[in-house]
Amino acid sequence: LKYFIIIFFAFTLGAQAQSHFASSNGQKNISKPNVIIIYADDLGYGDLSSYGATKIETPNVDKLATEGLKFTNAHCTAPTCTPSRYSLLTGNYPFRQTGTGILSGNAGMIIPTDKKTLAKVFKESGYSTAVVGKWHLGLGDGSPIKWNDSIKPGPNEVGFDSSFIFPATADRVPTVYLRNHTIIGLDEEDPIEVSYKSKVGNEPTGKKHPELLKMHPAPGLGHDGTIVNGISRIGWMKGGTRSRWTDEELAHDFYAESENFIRDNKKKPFFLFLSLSDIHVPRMPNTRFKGASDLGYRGDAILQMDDTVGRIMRLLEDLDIEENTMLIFTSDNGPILNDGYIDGSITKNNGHDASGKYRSGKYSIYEGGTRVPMIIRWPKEIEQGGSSSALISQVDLLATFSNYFNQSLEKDEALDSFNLWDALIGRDKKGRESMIEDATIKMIDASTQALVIGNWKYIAPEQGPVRLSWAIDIDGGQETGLSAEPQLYNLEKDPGELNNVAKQHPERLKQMKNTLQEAIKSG
Ligand code: NG6
Ligand code: CA
Repeated sequence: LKYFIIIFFAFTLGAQAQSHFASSNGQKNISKPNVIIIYADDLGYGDLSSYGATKIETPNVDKLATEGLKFTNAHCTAPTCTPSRYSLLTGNYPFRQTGTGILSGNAGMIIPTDKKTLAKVFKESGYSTAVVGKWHLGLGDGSPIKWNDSIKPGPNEVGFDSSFIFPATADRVPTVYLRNHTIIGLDEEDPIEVSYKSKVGNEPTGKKHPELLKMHPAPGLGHDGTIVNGISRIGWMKGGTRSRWTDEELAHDFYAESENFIRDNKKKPFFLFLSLSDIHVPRMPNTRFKGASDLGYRGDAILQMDDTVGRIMRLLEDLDIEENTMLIFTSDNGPILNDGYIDGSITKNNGHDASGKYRSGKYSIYEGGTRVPMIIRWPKEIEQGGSSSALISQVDLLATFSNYFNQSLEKDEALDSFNLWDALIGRDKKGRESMIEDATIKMIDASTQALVIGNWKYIAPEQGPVRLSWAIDIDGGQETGLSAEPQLYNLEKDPGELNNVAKQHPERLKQMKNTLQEAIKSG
């Protein structure tokens, strides 16, 4: 048995290395579908009715699922935003580069400008490319950002022809939009300053002036800095009063920008990365959606997210481009209830299970952290209404598309990305042989990785709290999955990762541990 396992592992890694460099897809005149990635924020595996939710209905995403292919074993690479997005755009696991943890709103950009990115893959194949929405990958070269000047490098330097973004998260300053290199609505009489160290300017903060708030921060989490639109943020800012966006308008603004881009480019192939702010905190949806669900503002934000998906779908239909548009819907990490504000997400949760049958959610190395909904609709090539349990990671999109377009990758590019074309269009129901999940929880200075091979999941031991006490969930805290003991789960028999069978399978445990260590070192 021992030798069998060794051979099996050697084969596994060999097969993957091969598929990374495999080139031709055999087609000369490949069709160039439009590609839209709608990236929801913090949306859990159990948050959609098409994925089993019973306390909320998401008719538009459900329609997408019945018209496309629904994945049940798709993953982001990390249970938080910045590292997942880093992987999506670079084809690398987060541990390949330091500084890929959750970024503040004034951090430098972490995507290298001289390496292939997902956006460049499309651009080099003649696509018009755009990003609209939350960025959270840093801006500038790492020196202090001059907010009132042209801000570079940013999305436009890593493959996006046009960008309309906010820098980090909706709960972080500065609460402004950038179109390409410039903040919209700059006023030289009212220059912008931002700090994450100490207060700048004289504006009230949530800490000192709770009476000015329309939504209160959860105690002790740091969301009590400068108040913008009645909501205090992480960090402090001054100036730019005319530039500040309104939370209730975010979803609308992102849709409107996306619509313009799609209309302008409907005659040529385009790639749109629509990076929603829903359902990240602060959950302050458009007033139309306030109270629309039975689950408080978190549920209302889910409905708003679903509405955006529906509007994009109707636009494609109206423009008669839906047939050859590949619409990819997924999320950047698993769910959480309290992530910084008292927004009713806990008191109104009403028994809703945001991560479905998977354990924990955002921040966690358990499946709830990185197993996310993923649906791909491409009427021209993908059969309607299918479901696939193929193991896929978002890190694979880069190599998949570069391979599809017959582009080559340098040896140091997209190290962890594999060509999964057949899995993405439903022809292969197996997908990857193995996959790494990478959880770095900056706030508690802990980091661990998990290796999935087929149905087996190994979690490397790491000291740290079992629960994130501040992220009080319905079960009394978000479980991190950290343990001083190695963990091994059989995901087929035990999808909820409740039964650690490490002691029953010492040989497998050892092999998986070594394989994970080798993989991490090889970067
Ligand atoms: C955390 C914030 C949380 C959220 C998260 C980013 C604290 C205690 N919590 O640091 O509120 O903003 O960062 O979420 O600061 S993510 O989905 O963009 O990764
Ligand atoms: Ca997120």
